[in-house]
Amino acid sequence: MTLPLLLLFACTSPSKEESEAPKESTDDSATESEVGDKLLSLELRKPSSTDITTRETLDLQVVATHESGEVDVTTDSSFSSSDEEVIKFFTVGHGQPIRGGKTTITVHSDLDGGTDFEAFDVNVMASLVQPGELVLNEVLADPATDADPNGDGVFDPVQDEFLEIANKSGVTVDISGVRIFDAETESPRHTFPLGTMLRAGEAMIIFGGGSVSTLYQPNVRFEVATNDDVGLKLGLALNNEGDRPALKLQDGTVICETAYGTQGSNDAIEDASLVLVPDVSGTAYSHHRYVQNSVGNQSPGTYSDGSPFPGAEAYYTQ
Ligand SMILES: [Ca+2]
Ligand SMILES: [Ca+2]
Ligand SMILES: [Ca+2]
Ligand SMILES: [Ca+2]
Repeated sequence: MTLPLLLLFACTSPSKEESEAPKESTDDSATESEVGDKLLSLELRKPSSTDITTRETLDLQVVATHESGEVDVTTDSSFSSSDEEVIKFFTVGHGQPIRGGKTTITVHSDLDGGTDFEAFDVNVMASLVQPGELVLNEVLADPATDADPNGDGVFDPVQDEFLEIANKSGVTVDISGVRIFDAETESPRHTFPLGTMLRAGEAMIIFGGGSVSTLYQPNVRFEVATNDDVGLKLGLALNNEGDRPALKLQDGTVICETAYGTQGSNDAIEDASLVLVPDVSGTAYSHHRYVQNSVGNQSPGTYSDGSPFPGAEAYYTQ
């Protein structure tokens, strides 16, 4: 009777140290597979739903089943997308949605004789922008009389005003229906039309008026404020002495805003813009001309030192 009693005592002992003897490993299947035993099947493991938003990634795994067991062969496989504007593979097995739409994903492996062993469609839906995902990176309310930021050859104190709006979310966001307001009216100064997207690292520059056809910068779009539907004059109407430009969803939710002069704590600036320092990621504004390495009084479409907005590829290949 002595031995069974002793075992019972050991099993119920409160001492953890004595009960945690190391287990001997018996899993050597991976080692056996690597020496080349027979391939039985290749399996693609993908999400249960192939309807995803631009906030998600399409994470795929390829598993080879050998006589000796399963091996993850994802990094030995290749993945392609029929429309790389919709989904692109920057890293193996991780499809990055870029914009809304449909694309066909093809998976290829050399293990089974080099065939494309699976293809399937994915639908991507661009996700509506959320508060904090955009920033008013630069605000030019009082352009200098010798400046022509919208590049149309004419100085105009209304038309040459601009807002530089940057996407800091790291994903593509849908800004369709987002509206720009100033402090004075209940009606929007501009409404982004249906189908307007901003990709990660991109920016949109909205001028008060005129023509922007001569402007180009990478990862940037230049637009002119339009509010024909509500018929407001004076474009963005950024008052020189103070204003509160804001971007809002249809239901009034504020996506981003800032305030200067009589409307807020930032200075009202003559002949130059207010800009976030550092660009996009900063939380405080500075007089554009006094930012380190500044190109001058304003920089519509670039960072304040003239360098380009990074664009989506820079986000996803880091
Ligand atoms: Ca103004
Ligand atoms: Ca102009
Ligand atoms: Ca105003
Ligand atoms: Ca700028």
